[in-house]
Amino acid sequence: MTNRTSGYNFPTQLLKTLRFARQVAVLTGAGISAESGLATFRDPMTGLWAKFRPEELATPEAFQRNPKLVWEWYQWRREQVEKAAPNPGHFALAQIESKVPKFSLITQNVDSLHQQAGSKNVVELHGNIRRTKCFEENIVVESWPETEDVPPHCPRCGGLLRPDVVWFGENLPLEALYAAANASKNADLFFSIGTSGQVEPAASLPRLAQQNGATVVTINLEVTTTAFHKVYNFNGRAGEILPALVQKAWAG
Ligand code: BV8
Repeated sequence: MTNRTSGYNFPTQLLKTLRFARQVAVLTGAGISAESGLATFRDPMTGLWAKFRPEELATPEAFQRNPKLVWEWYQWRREQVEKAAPNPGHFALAQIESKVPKFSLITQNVDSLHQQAGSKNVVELHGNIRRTKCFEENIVVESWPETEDVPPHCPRCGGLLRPDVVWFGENLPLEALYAAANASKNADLFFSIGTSGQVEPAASLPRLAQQNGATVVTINLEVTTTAFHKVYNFNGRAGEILPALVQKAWAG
């Protein structure tokens, strides 16, 4: 088995830009958690949900139409997240954070794997599946009486409980959005990792960074055609490319 970390060729200019970067911003998507065993949104859904697309379940309308189905989808995903552990890609990003003056990790993922890998400045654009909130009051609920009800009810107002994630058609948390936009605008190096770039406003962050002078690096299993200049595209597994990049940039 060849050591894949030595299989990637990183241009000297990129290694220099990374080593001497003032501010690095990273946008991650489901692809960086794929090697932790978590299905991406583009993977076909299985079981009860095989006939749905995530966009059809991750909406307030779907929840109001069929709260039990949506709640059980998230319960199943929570169980997958509980079983998952950070992979070398997550750890490599935590290493880069420890080596550069300013670092922001903007994630579309809701699985907490970046935090578990030691990343400190994590901006969760789409919330976190481990948190639960009241659908009516939009307030996080830490605990609730265990009953047969699916979904359970808010202990305060009796409304239905839901995952504390941002659904399609819902606004992103303003603080997270501002933090992500500022980090992107001020970055001199911007990584877009494991995302198909289909979902707004996250998908516009690489362009915002690039318009403000950042060098853009995309890491994706698929060949991504980015219309940016000053861009480096790496096709492969984030869990291999990122550790190899860190090793080359700070070898010895
Ligand atoms: C908003 C949390 C303002 C929930 C998610 C019409 C009506 C209403 C809104 C819209 C509309 N038209 C457009 C919109 C905007 C909409 C949108 O973008 N829709 C899309 C479908 C067109 N956006 C919104 O609604 C956002 N809010 O705009 O508010 C507003 C308000 C009202 C009305 C209008 C506007 C909210 C979007 C947030 C949705 N919530 N997640 C949950 O998790 O269940 S989105 C969810 O899907 C993820 O968080 C993520 O963002 C997205 C999936 O994208 P990726 O992460 O990129 O994953 P994907 O599977 O697609 O790709 C994985 C990639 O990894 C692939 O490229 C693959 O090749 C690669 N890969 C795989 N393995 C590896 C790898 N790469 C490297 N290494 C590997 N090993």
